[in-house]
Amino acid sequence: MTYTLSDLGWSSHFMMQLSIKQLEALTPARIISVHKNGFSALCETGPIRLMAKPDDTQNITVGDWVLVDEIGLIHQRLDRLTTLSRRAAGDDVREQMIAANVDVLFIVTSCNSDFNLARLERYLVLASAAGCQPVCVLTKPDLCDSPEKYAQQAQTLGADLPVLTVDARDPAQAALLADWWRKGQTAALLGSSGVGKSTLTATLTGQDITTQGIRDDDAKGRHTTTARHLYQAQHGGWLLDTPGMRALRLTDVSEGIGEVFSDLADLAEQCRFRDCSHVAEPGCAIQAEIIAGRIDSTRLKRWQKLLHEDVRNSETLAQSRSRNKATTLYHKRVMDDAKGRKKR
Ligand SMILES: Nc1nc2c(ncn2[C@@H]2O[C@H](COP(=O)(O)OP(=O)(O)OP(=O)(O)O)[C@@H](O)[C@H]2O)c(=O)[nH]1
Ligand SMILES: [Mg+2]
Repeated sequence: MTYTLSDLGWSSHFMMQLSIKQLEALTPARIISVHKNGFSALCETGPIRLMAKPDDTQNITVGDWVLVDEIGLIHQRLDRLTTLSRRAAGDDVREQMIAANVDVLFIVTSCNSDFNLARLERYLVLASAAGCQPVCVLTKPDLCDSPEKYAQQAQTLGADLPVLTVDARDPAQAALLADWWRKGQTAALLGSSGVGKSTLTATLTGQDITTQGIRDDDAKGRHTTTARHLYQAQHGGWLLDTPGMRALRLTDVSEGIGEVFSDLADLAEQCRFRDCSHVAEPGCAIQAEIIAGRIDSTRLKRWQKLLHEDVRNSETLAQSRSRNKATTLYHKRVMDDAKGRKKR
């Protein structure tokens, strides 16, 4: 199968980065999956396997555009339009790439115990920080009594947020997603394991993609998909299926938080004290709205939690080490004091 570059998502943003020399000597290709020993990509002539140079530090991910030579060696990664990333798990402070050059983020959850407003909000912050259009997708409406209740709750996260309720297995319903991105554009499916990301991918692409039932006791999935892969949907758009996420740790997303919680950030400007903690200070504009019943107090808590977490997660490795050292020293001092008291 052959493609035009614009079929693959190429635009002037990428074209402008090429010199005439590069245009003559190298070929643009789009990464569709990342392997241990290389990459699968698509170029105008079809699928190709690529290798990065041994000393490559470009952090190439799915969705990236790269320039390659005739033996499939990557020479350059082109600047991205958007970057979806998160902070690695555990004590690791590194940024972990999810995907690049994504136009639309489908935030997928099910009408069951997976549904969680705080988690959806995290994905909204991620989309906003990356500059992607978020669309909330609620699957498995056929398995619950009142799917509209889930949709109403999701809609409280933003009047402008598109909320789609679809049986992921039904092509007519899944087609609602196709209205949100066009031929040549790229959409990504993110969400917990078992919510139906691969089912949606299979329905929208017509390809046979492995899916698996969820656990009966807690509705959790079995982490069936283990790698990110970009597929072409039937209408010509690109669709990224991803492994289910256990936790989404955000990093460097203060602007995204500001946008998703712009109502609270605006109110905070009107508080009497600049350093108002919005708990019990006189003249707190946010508490006034909560008392008036116009804002839910849990939303304030979620905002403050994300702000706090962003500061924590955005710290550098050196800052993290120095904080850990300070905590260890503090604990040592407390233990020494306690020992001293016992002796006395
Ligand atoms: N009844 C019903 N079942 C669905 C729906 N969407 C997905 N399923 C089922 O839910 C199970 C999990 O679906 P998957 O598509 O594998 O979920 P996933 O999000 O890709 O999961 P991971 O790959 O583990 O991240 C499968 O048995 C699907 O058939 C839906 O809308 N309705
Ligand atoms: Mg899957």
